[in-house]
Amino acid sequence: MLRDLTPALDLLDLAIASSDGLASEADRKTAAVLAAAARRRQNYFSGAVIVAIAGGTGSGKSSLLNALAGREVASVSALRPHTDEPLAWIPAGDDAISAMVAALGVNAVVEYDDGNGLAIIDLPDLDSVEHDHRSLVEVTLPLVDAVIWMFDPVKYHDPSIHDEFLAVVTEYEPVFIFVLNKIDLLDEAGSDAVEAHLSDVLKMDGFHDPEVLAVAVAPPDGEPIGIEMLMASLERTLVDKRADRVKLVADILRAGRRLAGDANVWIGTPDDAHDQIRDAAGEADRLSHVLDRLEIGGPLRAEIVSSDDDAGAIDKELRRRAELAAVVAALGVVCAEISHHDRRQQL
Ligand SMILES: Nc1nc2c(ncn2[C@@H]2O[C@H](COP(=O)(O)OP(=O)(O)OP(=O)(O)O)[C@@H](O)[C@H]2O)c(=O)[nH]1
Ligand SMILES: [Mg+2]
Repeated sequence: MLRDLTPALDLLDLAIASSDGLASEADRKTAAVLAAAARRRQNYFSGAVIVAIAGGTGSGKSSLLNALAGREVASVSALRPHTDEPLAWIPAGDDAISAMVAALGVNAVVEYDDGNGLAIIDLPDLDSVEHDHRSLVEVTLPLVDAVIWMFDPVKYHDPSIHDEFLAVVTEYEPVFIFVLNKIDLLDEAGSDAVEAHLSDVLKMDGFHDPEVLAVAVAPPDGEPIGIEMLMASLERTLVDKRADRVKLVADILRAGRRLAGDANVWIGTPDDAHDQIRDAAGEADRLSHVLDRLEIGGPLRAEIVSSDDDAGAIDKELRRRAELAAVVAALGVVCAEISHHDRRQQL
């Protein structure tokens, strides 16, 4: 499991608030834009790799969920359609993913304590007309790290799935994994032919380089085929997510430190700063010298100079400066901890 990023973003928000009047407005704005953009990427917050499984009825979506989970999570049946509600299998205690599945309106949620860091959403089939499954797919896509599209050898070219669902979301190709299931029902030549044809159909949908993984997730007799390939593909998703997050965490920390840098809080504020400033108040040259020595510049300096001999105002400014220093120091610790932990994760 990757670390939750919420504490880092909360601290950055706090640093932005604490630096009002201390740091440059341009840097505060840059930090705020970064924080808001990061919060919109909700999948970043979850420690899990979030995978949705989509496809036609009977293609084997629920069977795949069970295979990846290594246990019977979803009910599987030869009766079609079977899963009529989305089902989520998620790590317990990951608040971000719980909130996300709730926002998606997923009511059937199974939590696990001992899994592999995957969060899987088994979407209902895409061919039922009575449900508005298309809107569910559309809201899900931006929130997940990967989508596995399941096909079976009989209905893999079903135009309703290609035209209505796939052709309109080709911009998500980087996070799509196309899977041809039930290859145990085909001989090798048949499997190669269907794989190649499915790849052509996907190109006609508008995908550039659709790779198809051929698997049998739950053959009635014999062992599953190709699950390791699928896991390897999800592992690459984790590697990408980790790399994105490493950059984001570095950006968050840099944005926070810049605010602290603007206010020169790194050098710390000596305990007698208040006395030094008050002693010099009213004497412009001396005050200026004291502020230089304390490395107090920018808006804070202007504030103190214009506050004249107002002890309350000076205290307030010094306290705010100390707060900003503390928040950014905490941000440094949290970011280091997240990066350290994330670098070591694998599925
Ligand atoms: N031969 C074969 N049958 C499979 C394989 N995987 C799943 N099945 C069977 O296909 C049928 C449908 O599987 P499900 O996992 O319920 O399919 P689903 O996509 O969840 O279907 P809906 O919930 O209706 O959307 C079941 O009878 C499974 O046992 C496979 O690799 N080979
Ligand atoms: Mg199902």
